Amino acid sequence: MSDSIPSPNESKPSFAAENAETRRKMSRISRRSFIWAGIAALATYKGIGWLASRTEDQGAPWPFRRVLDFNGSLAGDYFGPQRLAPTFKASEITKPPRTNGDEGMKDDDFDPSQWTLTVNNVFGKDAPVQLTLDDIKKLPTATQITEFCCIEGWSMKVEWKGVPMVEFAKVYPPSPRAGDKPDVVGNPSDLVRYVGMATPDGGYYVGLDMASALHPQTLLCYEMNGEPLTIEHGAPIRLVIPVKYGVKNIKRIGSITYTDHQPNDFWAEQGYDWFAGL
Ligand SMILES: Nc1nc2c(c(=O)[nH]1)N[C@H]1C(S)=C(S)[C@@H](COP(=O)(O)O)O[C@H]1N2
Ligand SMILES: [Mo]
Repeated sequence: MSDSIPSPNESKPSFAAENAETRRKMSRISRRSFIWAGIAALATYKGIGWLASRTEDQGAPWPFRRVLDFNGSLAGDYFGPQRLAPTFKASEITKPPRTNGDEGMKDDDFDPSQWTLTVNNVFGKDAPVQLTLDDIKKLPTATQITEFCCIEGWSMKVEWKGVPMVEFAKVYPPSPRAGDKPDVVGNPSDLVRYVGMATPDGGYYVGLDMASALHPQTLLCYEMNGEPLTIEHGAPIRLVIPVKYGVKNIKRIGSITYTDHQPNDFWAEQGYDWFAGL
């Protein structure tokens, strides 16, 4: 049965989507359709009549519940630290890269050299932590060539360099929910559940679940294709999160906030899926 269920990659909406409305709908249903594909596969396998005759378990006939759980654990696997997004060769980099979206980046007077990052709710700190670009560059770095997928239906392969968010969180940790102190690597599920990020002017903002934020390929990025990040791509720091669509890859990060409340998200407020996972 497991081979009837599409892999997370196959559940990606087709890039040939014909119009904006279709794409918008697809983005909203993409995660759900993955679940329904699982149910459909099971229905074909066992027969709808048999399915319908099952007793209820937590409000759903139990085979449905089991498929939901199965998909849930698959998604958990996929977004968990073990499952990496594909990486590519230098020869596969898309040239030139595309630029898209300037919400929260419309202040022409913005000066990256005067920029600082505000980190709210760092464990053990009473006040927000202010960091310079040099502070961030002191942390361990990673370079990776991954595919960047916009919900509008295009993608590009880019080499990104930056500080893995998990390395950042080891030094500037979120609070634990139950334990006395945070254990970012050993016990990430005890951390507060979300990370919010916003541009300095608050004009663009994203919410991330903690597991995706701490995924090993999630970077606070300051170099793109071997060059310092340009203003239009989000200088001095933008987020690179290959397990999410482009919308979550916020450019020009001004603040990072650890929180147990699901953060506001610019595109989720316009009806897109809050999770926006690939
Ligand atoms: N601050 C900010 N970040 C943003 C956006 C935006 O409008 N403002 N658009 C998002 C979207 S929809 C995409 S596809 C990517 C595009 O990144 P790029 O310009 O580096 O290609 O940025 C994301 N990050
Ligand atoms: Mo996008």
